[in-house]
Amino acid sequence: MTDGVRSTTRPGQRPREVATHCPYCALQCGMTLRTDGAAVTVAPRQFPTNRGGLCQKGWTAAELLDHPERLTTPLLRDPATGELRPATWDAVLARITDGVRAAQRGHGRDAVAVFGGGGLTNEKAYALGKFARVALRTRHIDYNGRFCMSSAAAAGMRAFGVDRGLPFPLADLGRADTLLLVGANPAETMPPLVRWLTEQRERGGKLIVVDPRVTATARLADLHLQPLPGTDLAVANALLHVALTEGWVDKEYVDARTTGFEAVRRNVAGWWPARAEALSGVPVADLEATARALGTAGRAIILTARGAEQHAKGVDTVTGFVNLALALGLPGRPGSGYGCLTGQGNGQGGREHGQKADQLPGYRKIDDPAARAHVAGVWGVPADELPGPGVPAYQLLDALGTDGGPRALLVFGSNPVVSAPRAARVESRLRDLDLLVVADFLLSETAALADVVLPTAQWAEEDGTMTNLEGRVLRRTALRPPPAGVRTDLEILAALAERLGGPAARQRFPTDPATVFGELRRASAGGLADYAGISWERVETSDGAFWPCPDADGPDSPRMFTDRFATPDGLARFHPVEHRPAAEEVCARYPLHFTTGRVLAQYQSGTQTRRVAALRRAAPEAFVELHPDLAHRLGVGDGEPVRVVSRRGEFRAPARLSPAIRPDTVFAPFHWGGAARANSVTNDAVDPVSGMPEFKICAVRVEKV
Ligand SMILES: Nc1nc2c(c(=O)[nH]1)N[C@H]1C(S)=C(S)[C@@H](COP(=O)(O)OP(=O)(O)OC[C@H]3O[C@@H](n4cnc5c(=O)[nH]c(N)nc54)[C@H](O)[C@@H]3O)O[C@H]1N2
Ligand SMILES: Nc1nc2c(c(=O)[nH]1)N[C@H]1C(S)=C(S)[C@@H](COP(=O)(O)OP(=O)(O)OC[C@H]3O[C@@H](n4cnc5c(=O)[nH]c(N)nc54)[C@H](O)[C@@H]3O)O[C@H]1N2
Ligand code: SF4
Ligand SMILES: [Mo]
Repeated sequence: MTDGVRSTTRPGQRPREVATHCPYCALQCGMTLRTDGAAVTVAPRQFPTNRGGLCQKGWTAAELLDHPERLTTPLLRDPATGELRPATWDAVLARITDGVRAAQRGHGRDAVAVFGGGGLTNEKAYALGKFARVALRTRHIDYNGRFCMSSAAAAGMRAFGVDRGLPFPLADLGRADTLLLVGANPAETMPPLVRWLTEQRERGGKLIVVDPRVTATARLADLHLQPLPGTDLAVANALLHVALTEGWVDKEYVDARTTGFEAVRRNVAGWWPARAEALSGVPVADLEATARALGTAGRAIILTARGAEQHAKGVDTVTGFVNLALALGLPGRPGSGYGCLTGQGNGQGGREHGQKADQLPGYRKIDDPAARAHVAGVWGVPADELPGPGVPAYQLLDALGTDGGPRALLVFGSNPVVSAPRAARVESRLRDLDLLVVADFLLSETAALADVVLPTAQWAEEDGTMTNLEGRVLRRTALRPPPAGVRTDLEILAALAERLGGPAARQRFPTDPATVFGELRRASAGGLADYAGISWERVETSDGAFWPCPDADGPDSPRMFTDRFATPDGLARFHPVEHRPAAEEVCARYPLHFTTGRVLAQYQSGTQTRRVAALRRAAPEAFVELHPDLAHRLGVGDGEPVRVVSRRGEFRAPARLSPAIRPDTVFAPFHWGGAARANSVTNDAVDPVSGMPEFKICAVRVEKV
């Protein structure tokens, strides 16, 4: 293998080589990082998820380590000029402490809020949750995983009693006779995963993709269903309807392992395929073929991702596919099941250790007295001092700076100015804060608004653990220390805790990741996501360990649900779910459906990947994908700038004409800010159960500029 792109150099370090993982998505591809004492190079490494593959983002990840725009000194907004100026750590920590105290004195403890991220290591996610509850004693903490995993998580919780994205190893995908991908485009979002799809088809398996666009993934499929965005739930119910009529439902499994089927059976009885076709545009014959492929397969797997989940009915939509999987007897059967493709690097671990508004470590509920007592015991604080549940991410952002809302916000690992729905509103809320603090290693659009910017370490500069899309806990290993002047997130939290609460408070926030992980294991012990048996050493020298793993000498859990589900009676739960329209429907003024997503060479809000030269060349700017027939009607040519307008705002980008999209639907990636920000138009309607915003559908019009 050749080496990846070299970073620019930072001389004076010792030559070294470490086995670690990519900083970006949940596949957590294995990589080897080397430094000759100056430059850093990336090479792919064999790991069960990537089997030696990397995508372009992974190959080029080291370029940011010594990037000219890397933040290496704290920044403080100068009240006189309004500009961000370099400052000492002492000055910025004092500014934060004063701001936090002033907000809490004037408006109570909940006047300070924390916003985390699914890219943070397990240790940082855990420390951040503890910092909010113990050092700030605020109920207001939530994170960007709310925009990502929350609908699948809520659906998994209510059906299986636990939420682990894939309850089986990724390798199972290669062995499925039928694999159904709903709203997932792994060929762009997790390219090395395509190996498993190739293996699956080489073994004679059938791949079916549900996506309103003919994506790179859909091109691999034996069958592509191209629904109108927001109609997956109708499709799911119709598939179960066909399975019932054709006798493919596994009655023995349903009787032995589930409860609640009768209500679902009655409900889907009314979901004739023709009814789903009328809503979704997916032909009856394709619905029947899909149901047959699933219902008659020896091994079948159903996976959902953001296309199905990022809707105001995302929880019910996922539940529709979970119902189908349960009725066919898939979950827990070898090589079969339902799963969700987790997105961010630590999207799974990030949702287990207490960054969620309603949650304590170990995936415990913050309003459960037993959970509070256990975690308070580990933290050495009285249980009644722990705050109660806060509010989900969008609700939190929407309340910032308003009457009764938080006055100060600390952001670690997210860039909501670009990535939140109805982003102009969120931006204005952030501007109304008395204090905005952002920890980042680059000046993201959100950091650019901050009063204080804290330069933090990058992935190659600190140890830690991550939990990948399979629930596999793995080790990230530091290659070299952070540059002078930069602190790790753990060090920042410890310094703030000390300023706010003195040396005793400082004691509660260790800065050594292995020590934090040890505490996290104790806090998680006995919880749903039990890490107690996963030692630092256990994951250092192996391919990682799957939670739950309660016992240091006991096995981990690559496959869940083989005998029982995580519900009190061990049975999975069916829930009848009904299709409903999107929160915003098309009309004469806004006649087109707008949906959003990703391209291979850019990551998320783009803070990182827009600064990598090779990725910028591969995907230099935003675009608006339009069907040629629609473009013709609008009088727009390929590459011409267009304006996309919704009730909430507008953005501009060049048109990209493509027959791969439905003529009634327009698509744009959300990786860019400024005038090309797709989230200027997206809808802030959220799912009532999960709080997930409806990123995947709203009503727009497209105008030639
Ligand atoms: N290159 C790249 N890779 C990434 C990321 C990235 O930003 N860039 N981010 C990571 C993260 S955090 C995540 S969450 C994952 C996301 O991974 P994916 O879920 O695969 O990514 P998306 O592009 O958001 O959405 C997938 C597909 O949903 C389709 N879609 C839109 N609306 C609908 C609908 O109503 N129904 C259906 N069935 N499909 C619909 C879109 O056309 C798109 O092709 O990717 C991870 N990997
Ligand atoms: N329209 C639309 N909007 C979407 C989506 C969509 O499909 N469509 N998808 C949503 C989804 S699934 C997601 S996950 C969100 C993601 O959107 P964001 O939450 O904005 O995620 P990132 O762009 O990864 O932002 C991470 C920021 O933290 C910094 N960072 C990275 N690692 C660390 C660290 O260890 N410590 C600290 N302190 N900082 C760090 C990075 O430099 C970057 O600025 O976007 C959501 N927004
Ligand atoms: S697929 Fe994900 S983890 Fe693998 S190299 Fe690409 S971004 Fe990194
Ligand atoms: Mo995500």
